[in-house]
Amino acid sequence: MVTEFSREGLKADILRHLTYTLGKDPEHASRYDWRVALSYAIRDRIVEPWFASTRRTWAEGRKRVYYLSMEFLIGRLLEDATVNLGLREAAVEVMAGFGQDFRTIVEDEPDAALGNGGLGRLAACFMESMATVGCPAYGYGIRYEHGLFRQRFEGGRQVETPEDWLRQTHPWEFARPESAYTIGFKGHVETQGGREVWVPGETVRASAHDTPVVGWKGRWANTLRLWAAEPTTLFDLERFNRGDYAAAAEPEALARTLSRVLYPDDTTYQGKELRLKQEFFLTSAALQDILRRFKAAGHALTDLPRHVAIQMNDTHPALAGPELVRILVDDEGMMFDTALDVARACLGYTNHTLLPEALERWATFTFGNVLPRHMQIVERIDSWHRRIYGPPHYVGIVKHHEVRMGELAFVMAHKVNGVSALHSDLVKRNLFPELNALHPGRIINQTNGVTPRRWLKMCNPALSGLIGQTIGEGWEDDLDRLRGLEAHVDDAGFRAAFGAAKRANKAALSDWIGRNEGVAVDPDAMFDVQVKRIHEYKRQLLNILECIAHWQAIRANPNGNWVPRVRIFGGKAAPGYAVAKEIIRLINDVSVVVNSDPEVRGLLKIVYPPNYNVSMAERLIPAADLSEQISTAGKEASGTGNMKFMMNGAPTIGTLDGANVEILEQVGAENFFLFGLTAEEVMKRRENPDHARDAILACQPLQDVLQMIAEGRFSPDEPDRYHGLVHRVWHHDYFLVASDFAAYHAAQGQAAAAYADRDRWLRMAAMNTARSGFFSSDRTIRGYMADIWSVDPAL
Ligand code: 26V
Repeated sequence: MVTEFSREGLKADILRHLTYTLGKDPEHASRYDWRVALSYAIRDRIVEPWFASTRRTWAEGRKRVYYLSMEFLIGRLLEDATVNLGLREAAVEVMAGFGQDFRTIVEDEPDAALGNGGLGRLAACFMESMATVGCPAYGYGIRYEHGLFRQRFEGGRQVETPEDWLRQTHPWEFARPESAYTIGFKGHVETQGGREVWVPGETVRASAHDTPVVGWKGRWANTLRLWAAEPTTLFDLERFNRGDYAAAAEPEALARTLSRVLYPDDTTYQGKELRLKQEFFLTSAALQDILRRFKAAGHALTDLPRHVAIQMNDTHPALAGPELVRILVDDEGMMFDTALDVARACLGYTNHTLLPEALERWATFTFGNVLPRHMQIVERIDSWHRRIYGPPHYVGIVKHHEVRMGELAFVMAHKVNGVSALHSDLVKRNLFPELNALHPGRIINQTNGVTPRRWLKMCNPALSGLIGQTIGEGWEDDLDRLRGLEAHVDDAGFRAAFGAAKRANKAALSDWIGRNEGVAVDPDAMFDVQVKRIHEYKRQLLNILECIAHWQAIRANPNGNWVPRVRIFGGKAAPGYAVAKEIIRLINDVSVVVNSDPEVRGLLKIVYPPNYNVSMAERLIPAADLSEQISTAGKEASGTGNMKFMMNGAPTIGTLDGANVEILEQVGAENFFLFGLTAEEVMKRRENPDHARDAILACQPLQDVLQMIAEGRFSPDEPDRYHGLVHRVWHHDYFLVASDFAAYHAAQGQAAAAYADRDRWLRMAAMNTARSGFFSSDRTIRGYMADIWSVDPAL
C-alpha cells in the first residue's frame, strides 16, 4: 500500500539526495541529477530488507547459494526496484510534482550490459527470483568497465563502438574496498614441509562492489557482488622518479585490463590467456570470499556442503573445482580424496550449449603457464577419476594436450543440469554419454524461466493492468494463477480489452520506430519479431529469405488479400563472426528495397533498429504479435526470449527446439505455429549430401529468392556482394535453411490467416499468456533449490 506518508517521505528523500548527496540546487538540476537522486531514494528503501535478510540468514544458520557467472545482463535497475517495492505510482506522481516525467527519467539510465545474451540474462532473472522466493544467495561476477559493445549500422553494416556505462555515477552499488582479495597467476610450485605451495609470479587485487537485488514486495534482498581488478602495487616509484611514467604505470595497466571488457563472442571459443585470467579472477575471489564468510561462522571445513552451494553458470567458473581443492589441500591440510568429496558436494554445473565450437578447452601449455598448481590438481583429479571409474569407458579431462572444461565441471559437480527437457536429453545422449553412464542420475533438467516482474508487470503495464482487473492481484509471484484468464477467453469484452492493450503497445512502438528509424509502420499490421544474438543456428537468414519470398508474392498478386506485416529484427553479431555480419547487412539491404517499393503499398515493412539490448526488448516484446523461434532443431539449448513473448501474448512460430517444445506442450498445438525438421530428422537429413540442392529445386519461391540475391537485386551498387552467401545456402547449408524453408513459408501463411480472423487471433494470444505460468523463473529457482542446492526458502 502506497500511503500519503510514503509519498511524502519519498519526496523528501529525493530532495535531500539532490541537495546533499549530489550538491545540486533543484532549480538547476538536470535529468541526470533527478534520476540519480530518485535512484538513491529508492535504494535507501532496499537497504532495510537487505540487512534484515542477511541478519536472518546468519541467525537461522541458513545455507547460502553462490551463483558464479561471468555474465549478468541486468539492464536498467531503477524501474525494476521501484516496481518490486510497490512504489511505481508514487514515483510517477512525486516526480511529476517536480516537473519531471518518470518515464523519461527511467529511460535516462544506461543499461548494465554485463553479458552477451541468454546466459547472462538468465543469471539476472535468477537473481531476482532468488530474492523473490527468499533463497539466501550471492551472485558473483566481474564489474566490467565496458559491457557489451554498442552497435551502429553504416551502409547496413554493423559497426561496434565501446560501451561506457560507468562514465556516469552508478547509483546502485556500494563499493567495499575492505572486501578485497589477492589473486595470483603464473609463478611456480614449491614443496614446503611436505606440502605443495603455489608461489604466484603475478598478483592483482579483486575489490568488491555490492548491488542489492530486491525481490517482489521487498520481502527479501540478496547481493550481487561484482569484482573490480586493481593493481596490488600502485606504481613503480623508482621508474616514476626516473621520469619513465608509462613504464611506472605498467602494473596498474596490467591489472585493470582484467576487468576492462566483457568478451563479446559467445559463438566460437578462443583460447585467449586474458579470458582464462578473467575466469580465475572471478572464481578465486568468489571462493576466498565464500570461505571467509564460512569460517566466520566457526564451522568445520568438512561441513562446507551443509552451508554452501556453489553453482557454475556454464564452464566459465569451472576452475572452482580445482581452486577449492587447492585451498582445502594446500592451505587447510585436508586429504586430497576428502577435499574432492567436499568440493563435489558443494558444486553444481549448468550446461548452456551443445555447440562444439563454443565448448571451452584450454591448451595445457596455457593452463599450466597461467595456473601451474591448478594444472597439477586437474591432472590428479583426472587420474583419480580414471582409477575409480576407469576404462573401458573413460573420457579424460586432459586429452590431446587440452583441458576440457566441460568434463572438468562434470566430474567436480554433484549435479549437472541442462536448461530445457530436450537439451538435457541431448546433454545425456550426445554431449556426455560416457560420463552419464559412469554417473547415472547426475545429469538432471531444470527448464529455464524468466522473471514475470520485469518481463510482464514492469514492461507491459497495459496487459498487467488487465490481468489484475480480471483475476485479481497475486499473479506476480504465483504465475500459475494466469490460468485463471482462460475462463475469460470466451468473453468478447475480455478479448477486446486484451486486443486494446496490445494495440496500445503497438502504437507506442510505431511512434518509437517512426522517430528513431524514420520508417512509418501501421500499428494494425501484424508485428512479427525476431530478437536475439545473430547466429547461423538461430537462422535470421531463414527469416529474411522468407521476407523476400513474401514481398515477391505481394508483387505478383497486388490485389491479394494480404495481411499487412511489419517484420522486426534486433540483435548483435560477435565482432569477428563474418557470416553473421553478412546476414545483418543482407537484412538491412533488403529492408531498403522493400520499404521503398511503391507496389508494396505498406503491406510489408522490414525494420532493424540497431543496438538491441534489454531495454529495447522491454519495448519490443509487449508490442509483438508473432514470436520468431526458428532455430535448427537441436541447437538452441532453451531460449528465454520465447518465454517472454509467450507471457506477453505473442504466439510462437517455431521449430521443435529448446524450450519451444515445452511451450507447445503448455499452450497446445492450436495456439502455436509449428514447422520444420525435428532434432532427429536434422541428423538424418544431413546424411544426404544434396539436402540443400534438393530442397531448393523442390521450392520455386526459394529458388527465385536466391536468384534475386545472387543477381544483386538488393545490392545494385555491388551485384556480387552476396555470391558467397548464396553459394553457402546451395552447397554448405549446415543449419538446413533450405530444407526448412518451404515448411516455414507455409507456417507463415497459416499465421497470416489466423491473424486475419481477429477473434481467433485474440483467443490464441490470450491463451499464450494464460498458459505461460510454467515459465516463471521462480519455478526454475525452486527446482534448483530442491534438486541441486538442498536449500529451503526463507519465505
Ligand atoms: C561461451 C563463451 C566462450 C568464451 C567467450 C565468452 C563466451 C560467452 C558465452 C558462451 C556460451 C554461451 C552459451 C549461451 O549463452 N547459451 C544460451 O543460454 C541460454 C540460457 O540457458 C539459453 O536460453 C540459450 O538457448 C543458449 O544459447
